[in-house]
Amino acid sequence: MSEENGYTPPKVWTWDKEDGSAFANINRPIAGPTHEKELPVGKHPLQLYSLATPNGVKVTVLLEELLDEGVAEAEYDAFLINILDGDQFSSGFVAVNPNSKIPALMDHSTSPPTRVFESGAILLHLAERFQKFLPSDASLRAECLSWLFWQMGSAPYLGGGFGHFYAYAPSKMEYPINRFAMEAKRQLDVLDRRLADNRYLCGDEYTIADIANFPWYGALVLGHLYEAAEFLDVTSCENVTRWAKEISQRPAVKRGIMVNRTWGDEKGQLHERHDASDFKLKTQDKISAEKEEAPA
Ligand SMILES: N[C@@H](CCC(=O)N[C@@H](CS)C(=O)NCC(=O)O)C(=O)O
Repeated sequence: MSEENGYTPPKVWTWDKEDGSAFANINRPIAGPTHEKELPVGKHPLQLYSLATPNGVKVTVLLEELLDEGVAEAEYDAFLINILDGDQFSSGFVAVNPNSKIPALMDHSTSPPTRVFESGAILLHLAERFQKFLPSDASLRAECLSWLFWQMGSAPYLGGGFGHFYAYAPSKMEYPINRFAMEAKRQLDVLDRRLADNRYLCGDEYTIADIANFPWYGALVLGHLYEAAEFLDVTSCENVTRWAKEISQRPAVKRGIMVNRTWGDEKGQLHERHDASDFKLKTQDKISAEKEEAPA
């Protein structure tokens, strides 16, 4: 088999450790832990191990929404998993998520504690446990789960496909960028048509389907993902933009996207969250200011 661009796949694929892409240092073709390290455990029944990527903030937004609804049992500790440092490959993390990806949740309200991995499974676990943000009517529940699983199946084409080749690959390659830009545009159009006649993805009710989709497609149309808003002409998605703007104003969303965030404006970074007061007292700007004031 030979190809026009000069690459001929070998008979057996081998691992090229330095492929020049943005995350080459954490990509590997094998699973399992690279080092022994236990995960910390805080004071609340829910222990989250995560980072504020689009998949990570789905869970912190839901937890903050639950707390705003008065569900005190949704109090949680959120520990930082720095995926660029390889924290997802520790023995402790792999025991919670054998797939070594954030987010991962340990629910200590059961004995023994219940592990949950995959952001969609975590959203469903919490929504079912607290009977919130998941419609009780069977048809609406089916609609909600359809949009939740649509997101789980679609976003890898947006992130791993379009985002990878447009923003992270070592060079700009026309074929994969065209292929995945087309798919990203198609996915946005799926949502835009649904949101033309519906305030939220399941109608009038804000649910885990919106919480799952917002950090990907909402962030994309608001210009927060891959600096690709102009390239994908997202302004044509008027309904997704209206939906994203409304969701972005929710207090729980504003807090949720700060948790386990280690980049951007320091006021918007809360590296670890153990208490509701942390949003006022422990943001990174405050921690940096304290360090500067401390005597050497
Ligand atoms: N399907 C998974 C995807 C999770 C995922 O891809 N997490 C990324 C960050 S957004 C990660 O942990 N990457 C680390 C790695 O690939 O080693 C979910 O929705 O939970």
